[in-house]
Amino acid sequence: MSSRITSTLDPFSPDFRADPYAAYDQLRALGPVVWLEQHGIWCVHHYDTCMKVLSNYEVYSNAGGGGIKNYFHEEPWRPPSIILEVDPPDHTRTRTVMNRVLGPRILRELREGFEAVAGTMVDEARALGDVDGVDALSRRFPLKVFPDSVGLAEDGRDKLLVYGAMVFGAFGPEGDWYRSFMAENADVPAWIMDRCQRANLSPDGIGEMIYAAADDGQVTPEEALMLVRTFLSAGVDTTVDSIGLALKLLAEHPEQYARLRADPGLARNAFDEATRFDSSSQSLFRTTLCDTELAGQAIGKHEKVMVFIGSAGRDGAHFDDPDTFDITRRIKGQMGYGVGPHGCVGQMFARLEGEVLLRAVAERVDRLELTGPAEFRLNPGLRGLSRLPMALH
Ligand code: OVM
Repeated sequence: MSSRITSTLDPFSPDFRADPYAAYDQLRALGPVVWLEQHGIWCVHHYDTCMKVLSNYEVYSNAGGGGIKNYFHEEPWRPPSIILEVDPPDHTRTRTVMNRVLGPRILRELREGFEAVAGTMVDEARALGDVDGVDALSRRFPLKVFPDSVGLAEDGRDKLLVYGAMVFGAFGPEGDWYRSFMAENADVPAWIMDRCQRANLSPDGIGEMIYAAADDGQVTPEEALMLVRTFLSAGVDTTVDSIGLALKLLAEHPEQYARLRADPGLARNAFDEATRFDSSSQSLFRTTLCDTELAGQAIGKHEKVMVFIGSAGRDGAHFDDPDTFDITRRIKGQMGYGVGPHGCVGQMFARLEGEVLLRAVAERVDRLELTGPAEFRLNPGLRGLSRLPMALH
């Protein structure tokens, strides 16, 4: 243990969050497994070690919690997720239900409606000319099409982002921001659970489909409620932030936007490249179930490992020219959605949202111009924008 590589970097600090990619370069140069002494956790940040950890659920468990908090020693803030925070074989049953409901048949049915919404929103934004890209597009679009698809009622949808901030904030250490945010919004978790009730979902949404799976005995009704909660926990902020970062990248790289404008069929790959280059999800956590060894480093039982998938996407040992944003890149082995048994179950849904929105922009807007500095959200959790001042020409 005396030979372990340590770092004083704090992934939750404002400095790190302002430029995680410089920090990842430092971490990758230090070695494959680094001890983050500020938090008493391990981290991995190369493509191959991230892959090893995320693939080996028998050693690197999700039952210790999806965030930095160690459920083997500490109480979770809410009843744990029955898909994220559980290992196979229990995980396999809930995952199967979610997989089916988020599968290609449903997505094919949703596409046309998404295209209509995206077209209208981009037309409206273009008519304004100068907009906040977050307000006008990257927050507005997912916040409409995703809850509609789940079958959620219209009112109070702004609470979805509050809940998302709680969920992803809880993945980090409990700081002042988190404690006061939780106190200010103490009513929101109960509101969310109420909206997840079967009676409060429309009969044609994917929320109801989860309850239909309970009618078939694939899960219990209580589990169905928890799986609908997963939609509202993991499905909103993630896409809002990823689409916002993608728009920012396209505005910052006019030559890339020109290629997309010339061939809107590149929209899906452009969104995937944005996710590799700058994903809303920068890190995941696992907790060891036993003593183990990783890339020559001994790791004890019940220790936390932070997996920097955002760094894996910039690992030159896996991606050529990793710091170049190239919407025509052939992306082999996307890790921005995680990988392995817990790889994002909604990733095809997210890709559909991203593709449809970017395509709607590319079909309608000649040129994107940044009219002021993009602002990142300060609160921990996901990486995302609070503001993206831009002109649509
Ligand atoms: C859940 C959940 C919440 C946040 C993230 C996530 C990355 C899942 O409630 O199941 O997956």
